[in-house]
Amino acid sequence: MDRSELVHFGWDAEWATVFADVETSGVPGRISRVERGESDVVTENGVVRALSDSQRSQSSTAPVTGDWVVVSELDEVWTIDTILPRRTVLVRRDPGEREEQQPLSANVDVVFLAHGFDRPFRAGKLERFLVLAWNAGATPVVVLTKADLSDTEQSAELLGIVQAVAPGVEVVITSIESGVGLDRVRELLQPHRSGTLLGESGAGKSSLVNALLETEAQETQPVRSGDAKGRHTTITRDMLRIPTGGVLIDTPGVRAVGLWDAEDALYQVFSDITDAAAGCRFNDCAHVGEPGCAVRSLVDDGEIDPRRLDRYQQMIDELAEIEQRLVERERAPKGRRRR
Ligand SMILES: Nc1nc2c(ncn2[C@@H]2O[C@H](COP(=O)(O)OP(=O)(O)O)[C@@H](O)[C@H]2O)c(=O)[nH]1
Ligand SMILES: [Mg+2]
Repeated sequence: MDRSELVHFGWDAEWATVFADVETSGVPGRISRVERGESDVVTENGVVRALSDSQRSQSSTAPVTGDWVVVSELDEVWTIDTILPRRTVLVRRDPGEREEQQPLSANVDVVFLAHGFDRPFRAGKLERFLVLAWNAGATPVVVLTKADLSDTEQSAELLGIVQAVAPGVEVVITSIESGVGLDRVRELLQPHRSGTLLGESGAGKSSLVNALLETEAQETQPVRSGDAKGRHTTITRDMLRIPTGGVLIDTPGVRAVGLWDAEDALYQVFSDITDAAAGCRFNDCAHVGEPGCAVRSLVDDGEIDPRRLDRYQQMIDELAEIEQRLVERERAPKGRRRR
């Protein structure tokens, strides 16, 4: 069967194999938007609006933007029958529920972490975004937007700071005014790869998508408009087809970036600290003043920023706290469980 349109959205031989194993009379498709339990699903014959099965059965997984699914039609009503196993999934801790995870998007290859030159840079925020991206199984790329608002010196300075926080991670400097960096973003989405944008509201995510699309598909809004109006212009996670290949998921600005089950990704982001820890006298050294602590001595030598060590330890504590709560919830008498 010809699935050339789906190929643009990331359909490949591996998805075809997975789909072939599903016993169904339905067709494959990819979720481009989720809204109040209904989803837009891109199929070979266009976009259909489908109901999610998870509304009927609370136990099944709710679909997210980027999911590959099987949809079928009965009396002109489309339903999502199956969500194909996710290759990658970007999750954070649910900002409302203390002990739940919230998937943000599925099956993305690259996560673009957007930060604008027009606002103060916060290392802790970038570190959290990096953990989310690596934990998803995707490759993070930092995008420094609005380059036209900074001069060469400022650009170089921020670039240096970012590279210290995110060693080994590619940084792309972009501007929708001058067009710089847009081709590199396009390249990273080829051949038919999937990306998602992550960043604070006003970072320029939707503008970047529009620049790549060369249309005004995504609504954007000046950052300095009255707060009362609410600046979170993008309210759904939309997957958009990039003309030169691949897709990009635009997302609402994220305020809270709680970590969820992300130890390995955390160690990866702070590899400077975890590598140094191998030299500590005690295997379980917490780097809080134990004798023979190799991490502390690097801090004393000025090799590791003490604030970075603080942030690392905070995130370790955060993950340990969730772990502890989950254990307690398991132990609680059944009737008293909160969920
Ligand atoms: N000067 C300049 N402004 C930009 C650039 N990209 C975005 N903006 C502006 O930044 C504001 C927020 O952009 P938007 O795309 O809505 O941010 P989002 O919340 O991350 O989607 C808008 O006023 C945009 O016009 C850029 O490259 N240069
Ligand atoms: Mg937006």
